[in-house]
Amino acid sequence: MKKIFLLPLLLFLTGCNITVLDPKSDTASEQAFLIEFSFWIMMFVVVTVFILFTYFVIKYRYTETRKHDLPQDVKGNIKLEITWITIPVLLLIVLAVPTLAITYDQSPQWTEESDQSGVVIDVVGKQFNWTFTHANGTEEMDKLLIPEGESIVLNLKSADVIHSFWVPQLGGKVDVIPGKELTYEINNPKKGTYQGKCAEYCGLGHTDMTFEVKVVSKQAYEQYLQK
Ligand SMILES: [Cu+2]
Repeated sequence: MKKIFLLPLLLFLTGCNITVLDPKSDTASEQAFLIEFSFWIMMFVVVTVFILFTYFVIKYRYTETRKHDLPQDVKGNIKLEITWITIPVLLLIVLAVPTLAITYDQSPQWTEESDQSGVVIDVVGKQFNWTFTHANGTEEMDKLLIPEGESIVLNLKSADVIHSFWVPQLGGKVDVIPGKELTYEINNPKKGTYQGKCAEYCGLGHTDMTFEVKVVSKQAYEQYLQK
């Protein structure tokens, strides 16, 4: 109970300027959709349960007049049982279909099994920075420039320990694992500058393992590659 005084400490977390539910790519929009969709289904269940709970607490509360009432002994009710089995099953199906579809669609693939169609960029995570290498060899550290509206194909490699690639507004998180290369796709990013970070604790410098993603026009991306 004393620990409750620690709750205000959560306010310090508001200092983290990572924006989670403000998607700026199709990939992130699908993720946000899943979170919001399941949230509202859960709210529907919570609200229904609490309304029924309040109703029954009031309806069957103890009163002087009902002091000696004994509730009827009910031995099952087929209609009710079918109802409370069917509704949750339906809710689970409604939740499962988009969850499975989007999760499978967005899952990273082993690089050797992926079709590599799109703007291919090699990403190497290393304690404690990120290196991005574009198709023509252009390389930059902790700064990723990508063209808007394209499929961005990221080949993720680790030079040491497990890291996790995460740009909350565009996509991720995807584990970056040593010894095996994963391909992750971010679809249709919108113009803007976004913060990315390593989302897997990887050592003392983990907090500083951040990077910046700039989504620019296709022409600007071509010019960047020419430089
Ligand atoms: Cu890391």
